[in-house]
Amino acid sequence: MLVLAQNGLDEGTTIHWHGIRTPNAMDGVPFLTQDPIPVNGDFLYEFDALDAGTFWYHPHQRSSEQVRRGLYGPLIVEEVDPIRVDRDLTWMLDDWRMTRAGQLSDDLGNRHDAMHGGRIGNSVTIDGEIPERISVQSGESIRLRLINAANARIFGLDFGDFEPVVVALDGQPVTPHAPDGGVVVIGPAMRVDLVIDMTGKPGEAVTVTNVFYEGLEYRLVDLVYGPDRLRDSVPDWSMDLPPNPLAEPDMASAARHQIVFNGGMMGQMMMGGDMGSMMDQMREGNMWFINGEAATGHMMNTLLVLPQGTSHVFEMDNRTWSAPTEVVHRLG
Ligand SMILES: [Cu+2]
Repeated sequence: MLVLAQNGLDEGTTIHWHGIRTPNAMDGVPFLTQDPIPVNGDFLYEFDALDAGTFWYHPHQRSSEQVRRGLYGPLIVEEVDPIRVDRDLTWMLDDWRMTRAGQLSDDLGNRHDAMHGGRIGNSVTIDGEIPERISVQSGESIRLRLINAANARIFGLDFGDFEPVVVALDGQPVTPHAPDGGVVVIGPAMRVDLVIDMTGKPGEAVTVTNVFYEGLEYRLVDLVYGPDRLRDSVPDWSMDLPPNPLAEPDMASAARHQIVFNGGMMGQMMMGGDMGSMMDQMREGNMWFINGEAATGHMMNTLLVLPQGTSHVFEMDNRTWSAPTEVVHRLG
């Protein structure tokens, strides 16, 4: 893939290829893998797309503003041998904090959001629009690629009478399976590929609901059947995606590492033994910690050095999140 990025913003930027395996120099992380592309400057991104799947791209420079203003897009790498569906749809989900005047609220990157659970908005969009209805056809089989571009909103999608089958997660194929409890959960930046058979009759409608926040469930969109029928029975062929060329980890020799995430205003009670040091750092304005250490400026100290060709297991423990009371409070 070759992309010439030309920066027409009035500040520096980069492009990060979320989930794509790139050479480090192409990963778009400012101050770590490249300098920000200057105003009116350009940068040539060049890498092979090794894996087929659903990915996305966005700036990694001041992303709390640049991404939040909508500077991103889906990046689909097609399989050489794709699964057979009638339609391949992508829903780029996002969440915007709008003012009563219908403008994007300009409190971007504010301290309150940064210290709490991130920026939760009040207007959810699919591909940049608040959708009312999407037309489907009876008997149709749809591959639905979900990408969550929101800063903090988590989606837990209930597809009503449909039985969505998860075929890929974060761009990588998985054994096709029903989502846990029938609800498709997708956190910020995540991707889920579904295959959904439209088993209803012409003229019917099904509501897709976000049920993630208890007491705050809302209708995302209606899927409405057109008058025609495409097929009488659901496909009986395999929906297994071909595997990507990923290295197999050697579990027998793998080293284990514990990664503990701490911090934020909602996680102060869960700091454990390091609490004193973290509270000192919080007084200096550092809010988030990995194994007790916060980033200063753009950088963190090196956490782990991993020799190439070795296998590792990361046990990640998120202690920043007690209960979504803050979200309930803000939206309620
Ligand atoms: Cu990303």
